Amino acid sequence: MQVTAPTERNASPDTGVTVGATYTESGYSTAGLRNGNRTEKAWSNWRSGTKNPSDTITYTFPAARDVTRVATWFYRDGSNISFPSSLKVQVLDAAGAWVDASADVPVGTEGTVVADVPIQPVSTTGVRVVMTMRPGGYTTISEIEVYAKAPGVSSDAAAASIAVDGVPVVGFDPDVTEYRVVTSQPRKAVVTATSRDPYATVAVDKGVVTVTSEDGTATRTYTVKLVRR
Ligand SMILES: [Ca+2]
Repeated sequence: MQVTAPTERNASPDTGVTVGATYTESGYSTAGLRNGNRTEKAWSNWRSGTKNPSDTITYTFPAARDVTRVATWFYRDGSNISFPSSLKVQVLDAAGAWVDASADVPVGTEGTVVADVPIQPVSTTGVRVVMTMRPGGYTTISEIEVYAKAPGVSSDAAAASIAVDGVPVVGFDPDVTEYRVVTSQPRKAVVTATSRDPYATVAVDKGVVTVTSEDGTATRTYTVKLVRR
């Protein structure tokens, strides 16, 4: 049982996440879009001659995530207006098609330019930002953060049950930490235990059961005194 509520976190730096773009200026890279640096010039779609009217940056997750919002941190490239005129967020649906997850959102030009686009939480393995450039313009980006629901990490260090030779300890109460169990062979008896939170860690040393919470902040020790029948 998880006792804490799910929270939202930036999932883009997670292991196994990949990011690609329809075009990237030589010398820049999509890799810098998920490194936590919100102020660098990581990605650019500048090119000589005719500029791209649109470009798309795509994140792929190794497993489905409940995506809640996408924050794109743009980089101000000197005195140029290096921002798109608008963008929208799309997600990959179960059939493998890209579907709109937001309206087309205008992008400003003043101060620190960030497009923080909330979406209806959706479970998906792919998210992309589709940008429409200003006429003749280009875009530079520091970071794109893809926020997703994360399961809470619990501080529950209670046991759910303790057994001796496979027989549950009668009257076990997670809040009572000392027991006396009568058994025929105390020296050979095997004590086992399960934790209330499945993500907690259980260690058994003879008759001493130690449960450590998933977040590591709490431990609880149960003592089982084995006495000969
Ligand atoms: Ca970055």
